Amino acid sequence: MPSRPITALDAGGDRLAGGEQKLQKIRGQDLGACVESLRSRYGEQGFKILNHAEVYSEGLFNRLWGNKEMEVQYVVLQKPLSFEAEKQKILNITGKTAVPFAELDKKLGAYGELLNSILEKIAPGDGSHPAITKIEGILEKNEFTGGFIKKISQRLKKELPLGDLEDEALVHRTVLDWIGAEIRIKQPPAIARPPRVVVLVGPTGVGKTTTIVKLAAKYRIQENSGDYKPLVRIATVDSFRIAAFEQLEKQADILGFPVHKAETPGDIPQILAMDEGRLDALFIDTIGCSPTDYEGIAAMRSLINIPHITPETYLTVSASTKASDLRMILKNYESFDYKAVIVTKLDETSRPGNIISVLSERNVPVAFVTTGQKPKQIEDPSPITFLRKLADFNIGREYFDDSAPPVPGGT
Ligand SMILES: Nc1nc2c(ncn2[C@@H]2O[C@H](COP(=O)(O)OP(=O)(O)O)[C@@H](O)[C@H]2O)c(=O)[nH]1
Ligand SMILES: [Mg+2]
Repeated sequence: MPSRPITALDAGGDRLAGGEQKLQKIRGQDLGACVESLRSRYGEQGFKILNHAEVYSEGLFNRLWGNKEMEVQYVVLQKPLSFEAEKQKILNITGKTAVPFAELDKKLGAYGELLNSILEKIAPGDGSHPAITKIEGILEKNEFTGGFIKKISQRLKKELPLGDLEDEALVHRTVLDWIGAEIRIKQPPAIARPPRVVVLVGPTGVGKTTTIVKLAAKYRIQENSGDYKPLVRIATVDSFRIAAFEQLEKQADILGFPVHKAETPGDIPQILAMDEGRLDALFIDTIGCSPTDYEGIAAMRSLINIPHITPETYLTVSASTKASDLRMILKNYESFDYKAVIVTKLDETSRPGNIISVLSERNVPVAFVTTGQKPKQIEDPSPITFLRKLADFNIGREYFDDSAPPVPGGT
């Protein structure tokens, strides 16, 4: 039997849309030759043979001589278009002609440069816009904690459009607003029925004794109305240190406040009862105790424990304490159930980021701020009190004007 080339009897229908399968035929010398041909056209899995049979080869002579060949009936299976076919299809639809790769490369090269310069601005090396990197530097200089800085820079990335990041004054104002909103301020509670009882706790040397006298003086000035002179007393549990008691007496004497020692648990209730209900306020100074001195802490708690009265207890911390120490102090004094802190010695720091960061992290509000050794150097703070101390913010001084609207979130 003379060999003849494989013929596709039904050419043109090998790729059917929509999964429709059209029966096709192919002829060859034998079944093996037909399968081989189908494999080369459609791949191993691209066709399915439905039937095969020996048939007479076409042509009169072939019939006369009885020449036969194999005829295979098959369908082409649905398969994804090749990349080239897909591309061609799209080009057919859009009516465009294909761009040669070399040319495409050239075009991309020009755009590529532009794209890179944009990306470099958005994400140079460490992934930040230069304005964000600059702000991070300023926050670091002001000794904000890593966590706080990260929070601010992530907000900048997320919330500020690229165009706004180019405007330095806007970036600085936005960041100051956000820092201000992190600073919580606590107003002293309204006292329904006197006396007002205030207790200061905190480490040694932060300024508790100085501050208790300041608070008493402030209270008297505030409450002085007309002929009425509020009755204010000061008590201290720090009386066994002679020098400490003398220090307090000396300061309180100048202002005319009587000072009392509280040495046993019944002493404070006794001081409160001295004026037969006429006492307006009692300010209690305490001694700094070591966080591991559990006995000392327990003894002090029993000294300041007053039946039926929950005192206003403030934890006193110095503004220049480093972040890790601040966290420890905030934790160690938790058993005194303080509701806010008094930040002392704000005048001694030009980098208040640490205290702002940790108080924000622990969600602790500030009730008062002290700014020097003199009795008047105590303030009802606002977020601005802290923001004003920050270095390197390139912003008009009017931002820090106290008469400006309060910073959102700082209540
Ligand atoms: N610069 C400055 N010094 C302060 C301030 N408050 C207290 N001091 C000083 O800090 C030192 C310790 O204060 P003191 O009241 O004895 O601290 P205490 O051990 O907590 O009672 C004293 O020299 C105070 O004059 C303040 O706001 N600013
Ligand atoms: Mg003291």
